[in-house]
Amino acid sequence: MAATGRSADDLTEPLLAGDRRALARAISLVENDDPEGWELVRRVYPKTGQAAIVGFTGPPGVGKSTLIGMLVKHARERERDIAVLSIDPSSPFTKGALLGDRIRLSDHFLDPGVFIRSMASRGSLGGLSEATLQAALLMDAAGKDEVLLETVGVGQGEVDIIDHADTVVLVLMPGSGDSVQALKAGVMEIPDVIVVNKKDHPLTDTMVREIRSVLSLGPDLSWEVPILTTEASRGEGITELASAIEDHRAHIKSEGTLEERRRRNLRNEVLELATVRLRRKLHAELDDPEVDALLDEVVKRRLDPATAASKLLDRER
Ligand SMILES: Nc1nc2c(ncn2[C@@H]2O[C@H](COP(=O)(O)OP(=O)(O)OP(=O)(O)O)[C@@H](O)[C@H]2O)c(=O)[nH]1
Ligand SMILES: [Mg+2]
Repeated sequence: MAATGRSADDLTEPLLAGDRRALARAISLVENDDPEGWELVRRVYPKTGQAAIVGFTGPPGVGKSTLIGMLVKHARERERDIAVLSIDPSSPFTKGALLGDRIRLSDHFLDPGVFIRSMASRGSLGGLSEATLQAALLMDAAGKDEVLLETVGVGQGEVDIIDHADTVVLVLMPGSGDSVQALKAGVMEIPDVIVVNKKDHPLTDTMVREIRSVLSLGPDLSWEVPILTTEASRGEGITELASAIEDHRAHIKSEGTLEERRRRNLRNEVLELATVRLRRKLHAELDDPEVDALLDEVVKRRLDPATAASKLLDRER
């Protein structure tokens, strides 16, 4: 009834009560950059912060979705309410990888305790990563115990999404040498848990040794990054992975880093949003004749670029 509407007024209550359709609609709103979506997030935000956010990242095809599917099964056996958000910045919604994800996660589609969503559209305010963060907040507000984020890629634009996870799991497979190099070079941040999936592959042990040696070069952290091996397609190593994720969470909670991380991430998010808005506003002002004249002064070498920039910013006050 109430959930048939699409406004923040209609959706707030059912969303907070965990209604699936309300959650699905709410996410569509933020995905489409609909002001009702932002209003909804504004209203439910004080109720968020409860869910454990776990991010899975790694090169294409290493088995992230299969692994997540197995973890979902594991969590459901423990009656945890769970949401999965997979992010594919490259392909439009209807294409390959996402369809594949859906098939691999399809076992769970009829389970009311599991909510699965793929996002590929860019949204507009802060782009895809911003829309994703809003979607994760909505899932959290809907009472999910865990929100699992899947992002493809290493060291690209998705990094900011993964930064919002409390626990980051890097999934690799034997032969993902590039990722090991990226870790070594410091291009990629050290994750909290590393999984070498497809351990049925003969080069698994070599891969684990390589990763271990790369990690040993890094700083000594209070959390020792576990390197686990799994065979997701057969459900092997899943219990161990689930416990490693839980252990990490317990560790950062007891150490106080969970709050610290969230604080840092939320501050970055606010800054990021403000930056996007300001940039947009400045671009919109290029049509203003006064701004145009100012820029012309620079072209004519009567005003230097830095002074012009200050003048532009002064207008924002
Ligand atoms: N041999 C083997 N194959 C696996 C294993 N886990 C997953 N696969 C297969 O690897 C392929 C890719 O798995 P996905 O789970 O889609 O991988 P992904 O990392 O989510 O891929 P993208 O989302 O496209 O980046 C599928 O054909 C899986 O069936 C495993 O442990 N061993
Ligand atoms: Mg996938």
